[in-house]
Amino acid sequence: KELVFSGMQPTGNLHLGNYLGAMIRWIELQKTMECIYCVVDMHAITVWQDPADLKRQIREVTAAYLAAGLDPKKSIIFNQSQVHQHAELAWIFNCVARIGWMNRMTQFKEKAGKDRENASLGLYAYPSLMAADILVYRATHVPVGEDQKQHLELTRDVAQKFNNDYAASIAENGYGDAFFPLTEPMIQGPATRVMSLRDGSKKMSKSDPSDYSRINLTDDADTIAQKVRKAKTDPEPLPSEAEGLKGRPEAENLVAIYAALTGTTPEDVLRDHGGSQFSGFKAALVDVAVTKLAPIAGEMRRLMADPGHIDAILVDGSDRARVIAAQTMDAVKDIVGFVRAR
Ligand code: AQP
Repeated sequence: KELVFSGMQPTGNLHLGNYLGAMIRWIELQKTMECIYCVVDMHAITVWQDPADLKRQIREVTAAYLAAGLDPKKSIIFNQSQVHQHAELAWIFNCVARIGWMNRMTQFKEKAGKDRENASLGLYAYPSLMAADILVYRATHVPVGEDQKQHLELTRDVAQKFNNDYAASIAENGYGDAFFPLTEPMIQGPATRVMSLRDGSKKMSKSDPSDYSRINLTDDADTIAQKVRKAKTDPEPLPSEAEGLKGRPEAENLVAIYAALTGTTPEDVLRDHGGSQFSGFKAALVDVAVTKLAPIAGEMRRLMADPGHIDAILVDGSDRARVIAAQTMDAVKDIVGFVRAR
C-alpha cells in the first residue's frame, strides 16, 4: 500500500527552502495519497533547544503546516515525541545500521563541525531515527529537499538489511519475503535546493546567522522586498534560456524560486524575463513571493493566537499515527524474537 511520510524540525523559523523544497509538494500529495506529516521534535534536540522555545516552535511549525494548506482531516499531522514507537524502532535500527554507515553522513559532519567528539550521540544516530520515522509507518514515498537524499539512501539500506538479516523470521511470522518497503525519495520540482540569498553556493538554512540569507514564512511584505532587493546577483541581464544560467548560481537560484512560486519552470520564467535586468526581475519576484507568502504568515498569526487548537490537532494526529505505528512495532518485536504480551 502506498503511503507518504515527511517531517520538519522545529528548530527555528521555517523558510522559503523548507516551503518550496518540501511543503509545497506535501500539499499536492495529500489530494491523492494517504499522507503523514510530522513535526520531528526528537530530532530537534540532537542540538540544544531551550525548552520554552522548543514548545513555541513545535506549535509554530504546526501552524505553518496548516497555514500552508495541510488539512488535518486529510493528512495525519502530529509531533514525533507523542508516538513512542519512533524511539523504540530507532533502537532496533541502531542495532541493524553499521557505525561505518553513520560515519559517511555529510549532514553529521556539517552539523558537528570541528569539535566532533563533543557532538551529541543523538546527532550521530539522527539517520537511524529518521529511518524509524519513515518505516514505522512502512511509508513508500518521502517528499524532501535534495539535502535529505543521503539520509533516504540510508533508510533504504536499513530496510534492506533488516529484511535480509531477519528473512527467515519474516517468512515464519507470515510477512512474506520482505517486511519493510524500500522507500522512494521524491525530490522534485524546480527548487529542491534553494540557496542562500547572500551566497549562491550555500543552501538556505534556518541556522544561517544572517537573516538576509533567507525568506522566513513569517516575514512581512516589506521584509521580503528588502531581502530580495539585497539578494546577491551578478551584473549581467537574465539569459533567455536555462542553459545560460550555468555558472551563475545566484541568478539560477532566483529563477528557480520564481518558477517554484508560480508553479512553472525556469524555461517559462526565462521566456518572460530573459534579457531583463535584475532590478526589474527582483521587483516581479517580490510580487509573486508576497502574493504567495503573505496569506500564510497571516494565517499562522491567527492560528498561533489559539495554541489549544493547535495542540488538539497534534493530539488527534498522534492518536491516529500511534495505531499504525503500534501494529508495525508488534510485528517487529515478533520478527526480532522479543517475547511480548498478546
Ligand atoms: N534550502 C533548502 N532547499 C530545499 N529544501 C530544503 N529543506 C531544508 N532546506 C532546504 C527541506 O526542508 C525539509 C525540512 O528540513 P528540516 O527541518 O529537517 O531541517 P534542515 O534540512 O536541517 O533545514 P535547515 O533549514 O537547513 O535547518 P538547519 O539550518 O538547522 O540545518 C527537508 O525536506 C529538507 O530537505
